[in-house]
Amino acid sequence: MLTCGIVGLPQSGKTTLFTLLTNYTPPEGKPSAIAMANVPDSRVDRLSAMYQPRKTVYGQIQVTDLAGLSEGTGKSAAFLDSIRPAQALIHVIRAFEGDYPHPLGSIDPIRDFNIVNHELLLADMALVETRLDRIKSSSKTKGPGKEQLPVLEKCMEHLLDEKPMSLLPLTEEEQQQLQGLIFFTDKPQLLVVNLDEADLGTTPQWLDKLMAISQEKGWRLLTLSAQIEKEISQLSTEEQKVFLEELNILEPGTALVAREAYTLLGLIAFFTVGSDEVRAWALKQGGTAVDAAGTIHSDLARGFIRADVLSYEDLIQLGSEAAVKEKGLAQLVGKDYIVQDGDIVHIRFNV
Ligand SMILES: Nc1nc2c(ncn2[C@@H]2O[C@H](COP(=O)(O)OP(=O)(O)OP(=O)(O)O)[C@@H](O)[C@H]2O)c(=O)[nH]1
Ligand SMILES: [Mg+2]
Repeated sequence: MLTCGIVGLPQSGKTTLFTLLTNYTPPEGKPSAIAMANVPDSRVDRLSAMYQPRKTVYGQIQVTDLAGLSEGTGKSAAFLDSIRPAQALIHVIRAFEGDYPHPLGSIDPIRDFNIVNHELLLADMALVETRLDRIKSSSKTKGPGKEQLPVLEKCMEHLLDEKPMSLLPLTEEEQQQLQGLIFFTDKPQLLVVNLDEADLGTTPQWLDKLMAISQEKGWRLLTLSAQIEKEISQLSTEEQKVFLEELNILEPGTALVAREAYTLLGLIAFFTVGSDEVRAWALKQGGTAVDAAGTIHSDLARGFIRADVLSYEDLIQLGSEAAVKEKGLAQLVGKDYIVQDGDIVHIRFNV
């Protein structure tokens, strides 16, 4: 399952976004909250309309909302631990004036971006420091942990240089020694720039700069107005359409968030279809038919024989599985077949 943690300064719109994504409003005053979000996908909607299944299941991501980080939280904040297992961070950056003042008194997205990343760096430093202290204070000169010392010191030096763990080259052996340590600065980030409604569609200078940073790191960036999307989400479906058109928004940013998170982590979607269930599944890009089988159930991977594969495009264009087969466009593939985004997969197996 894909897991994401939301980070950002206080009052940047994190919880507003979290609620939009998950339909869940966390109780106030809690340092973190967790809920599932559907990954909206118009292909699932079309397949569902075609098969009229009893159940339609979208891709899902698990999202954790966090209290705001401010300068000085990184080293001490235990609540950061709740997003330590997350595969990716959704980093919300405030660019709206709003009714409540920015905690630092002014709107400065680049400054805020740097503060949050610095806090994450400090949290990583604290992690390494704790581990180093524990090993060093252990009375035995040899024993479990001692072999970790050189690599931990290497990490510390790197972090003290203000560099993220993602940029530290490590040998396989060193990586092994670090197992069990999860670093925030090793996680990819989806930057969500929370704009004023009036600024939607504009590209201020700082945004260019943020985009460049994000590109260089291989991250993703998108802009939206959480406030406006919250208001839109409370309208009827028809009214929503009109509104989005008026604002020149092709698709709600919240739909993009979930999809961009997929892209950030190199995931594609494949589908299973039938009268019982139409369902989207996530798979690492480059994953094989047997990986896809294993995503559905370990039994399917174990007893994998072959898979029937057709593409979503062909199915929609030709209107039925039978028509796709008739045209010779359905494939019967072996376990090494590389699954493509949008493949409709039926696993033949025997256990
Ligand atoms: N104008 C405007 N206000 C927004 C926007 N997004 C959030 N807000 C407002 O900003 C305030 C803070 O929003 P939250 O979503 O609670 O922010 P948060 O980042 O979760 O805040 P903390 O949990 O305190 O760190 C609320 O009053 C929101 O209504 C936006 O896009 N535009
Ligand atoms: Mg919040």
